[in-house]
Amino acid sequence: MKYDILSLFPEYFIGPFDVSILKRARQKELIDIELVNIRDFANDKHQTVDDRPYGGGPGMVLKPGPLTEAIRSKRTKESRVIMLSPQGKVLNAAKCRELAKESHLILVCGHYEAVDERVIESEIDEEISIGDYVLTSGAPAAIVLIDAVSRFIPHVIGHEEAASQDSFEGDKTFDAPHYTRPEEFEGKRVPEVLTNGNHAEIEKWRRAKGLLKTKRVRPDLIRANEDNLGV
Ligand code: 4GS
Repeated sequence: MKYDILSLFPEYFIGPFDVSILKRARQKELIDIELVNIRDFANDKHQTVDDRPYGGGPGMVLKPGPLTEAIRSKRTKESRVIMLSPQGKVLNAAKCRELAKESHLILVCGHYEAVDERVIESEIDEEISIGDYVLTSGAPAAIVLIDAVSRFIPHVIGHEEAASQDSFEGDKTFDAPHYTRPEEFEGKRVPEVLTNGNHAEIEKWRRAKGLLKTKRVRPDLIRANEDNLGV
């Protein structure tokens, strides 16, 4: 998978892709991440990328010219152009799985108050939000998207962490709580059932615990999945 990130602050992305799983995925050439500075496509002497909104209002708007040029410099027939924006569909595991099948994602990070609507109409295939809150820029959202999508690319994560076992796959209930040594920590013991080696009983306990926590924290997940859960 090739990711091109278009933003005004490429330096923002130093770090997140240089550690742990995504670093290894890049080294193994399972993913390739390139940073594009939208400002490089400004055409005036001050390299202006933003301007005041027509009709008035707070904040600045990203000019259509530089961003359009930046996108076109990277787009091929295989590209899917995504803009991170709170006005998009909210990202979920199903969407991540779908995006992981693509070969080239161009990720446009919004900055300032907004992006000129004409770019969205002409150049953006789809807007995606990472949640119902407002960020200072689309950059953290692009990091989240790359991280979550890459986990669905074969060989990025190991068998141990298999994406198909995640909370939002299968029956869409949370995992049961996890424990490791020591068996007693600050007066709290690991639940007896996990230490007695009865795997059928452990499985039953884990399902019950996972379901209980999902019901308490995310009743919406249970309702959305009633048919599969038999509840
Ligand atoms: C999001 C979000 C976001 C919106 C960017 C205001 C700066 C900001 N992007 N999911 N302008 N939520 N973007 O808040 O993706």
